[in-house]
Amino acid sequence: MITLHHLPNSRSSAIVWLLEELGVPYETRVVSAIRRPDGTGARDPENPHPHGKVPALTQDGHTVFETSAIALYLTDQFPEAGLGPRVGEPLRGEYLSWLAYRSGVMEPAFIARRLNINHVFGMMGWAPPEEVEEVLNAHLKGRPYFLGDRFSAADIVVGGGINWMIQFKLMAQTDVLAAYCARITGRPAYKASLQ
Ligand SMILES: N[C@@H](CCC(=O)N[C@@H](CS)C(=O)NCC(=O)O)C(=O)O
Repeated sequence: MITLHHLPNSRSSAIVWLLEELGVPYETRVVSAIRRPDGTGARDPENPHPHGKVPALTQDGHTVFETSAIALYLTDQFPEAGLGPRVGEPLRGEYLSWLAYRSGVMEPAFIARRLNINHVFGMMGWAPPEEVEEVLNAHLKGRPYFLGDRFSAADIVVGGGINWMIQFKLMAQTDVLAAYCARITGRPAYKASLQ
């Protein structure tokens, strides 16, 4: 059985959405708490994530953590759902690149801007937030999904992040991104995941 250690309205919601898209059996275990930025909250001792964060997924006694790793783990395990190109498929490399982009490029850029950090981005391995906005808008202009015509877990991991960051004003709303977010959040599995 797949068990998702989850907290509603958090990064683990993306994995609920993915599991709904995959249509596979799973259970959610809502953690008792996580640490909050204002110093409140606490780690749930039952949460197997090494940092007490969500999401964490357990299956057959093994734990998978980090949203992008969980997405890859699940789409590789259930390839028949077609939510991630398999090893050897032409779009595989692009798929992996976008999965890594969420926590490696997009989040640092927008969180740095929110925190007024303006260091030399190149040295830090991050990218300037305005450039990330340009890249995302240019990529999604004229493409329905990150991998072109094909919806994939990259649209859940990165697209779900775009949707969230626009709502919380971490990144700018544009016509391209608004249309994209409407497209991905119109999916039945997204709506099911909200319940
Ligand atoms: N890079 C991680 C980030 C996970 C993360 O920070 N989750 C937040 C909730 S959205 C959390 O659990 N925070 C509690 C803490 O940091 O202790 C991922 O993508 O899975």
